[in-house]
Amino acid sequence: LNRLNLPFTERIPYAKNCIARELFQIMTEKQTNLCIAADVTKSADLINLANQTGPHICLFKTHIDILDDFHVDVIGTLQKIAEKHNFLLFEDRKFSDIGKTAQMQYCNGMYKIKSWAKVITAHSLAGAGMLDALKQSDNGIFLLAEISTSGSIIDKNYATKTTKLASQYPDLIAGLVCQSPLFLSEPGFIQLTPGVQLDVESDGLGQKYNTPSAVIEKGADIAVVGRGITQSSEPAVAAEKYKRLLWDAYLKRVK
Ligand code: BMP
Repeated sequence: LNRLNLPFTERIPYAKNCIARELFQIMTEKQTNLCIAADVTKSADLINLANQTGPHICLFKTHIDILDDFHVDVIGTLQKIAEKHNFLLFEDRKFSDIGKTAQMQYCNGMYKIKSWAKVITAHSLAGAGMLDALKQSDNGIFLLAEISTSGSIIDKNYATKTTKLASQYPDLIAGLVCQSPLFLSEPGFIQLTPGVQLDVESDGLGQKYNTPSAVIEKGADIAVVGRGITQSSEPAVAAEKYKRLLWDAYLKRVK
């Protein structure tokens, strides 16, 4: 069984996590496996991006703590747009602390991530206890097994151990954040791959980019595109272009 050749709909029965199942559905219905990294620092820009790219994405990925002007109303607005365009809100918090602390970061503070982001990211380095602390019946975690930067100190052993940890939490883990097909024989997990942009190879701060077709060939089920869209003069046009390239590459892969 190799997930790379299976269409998303055929992978639904293997997915134990509710968010993974929902994502397979949304991707199939909207014919998109594009996640936008909405990394902007003003609420108005964040909302504009959601409105403009909404029809073309399955996931709207935020770093909510980079907003200069955060107010809870932003969340309500994003939720309405997400409902209208059928995508999920995804806070890329990369939880990494001891379980108790991660739990408070998830549930409390100014951002109350648990109340609105059904999809979150976590590092695996703290181990199983932290995953227990983030467990909810209706959320999904993407566990970071590899990172897209040059000079990362994550090695093969760490990536393998992370994949093993994910396998022990199939009901909680929606998938892995990685650059290569680490879990070919587990079609219920989703490979999420950031570091995607056309025409640019790096950003001068360690980020490495690959093209849409290259990441899909390397196992990405969902690709994350940030500045390739956010820095375009027409984000909606750019999002549609990335959507098309990614979806065509996916169709070619499963054929
Ligand atoms: P950009 O396409 O503008 O480089 O943005 C990439 C986004 O994906 C950022 O939000 C970053 O935090 C995230 N990311 C990444 O770039 N590489 C990883 O390995 C994991 C990430 O979450």
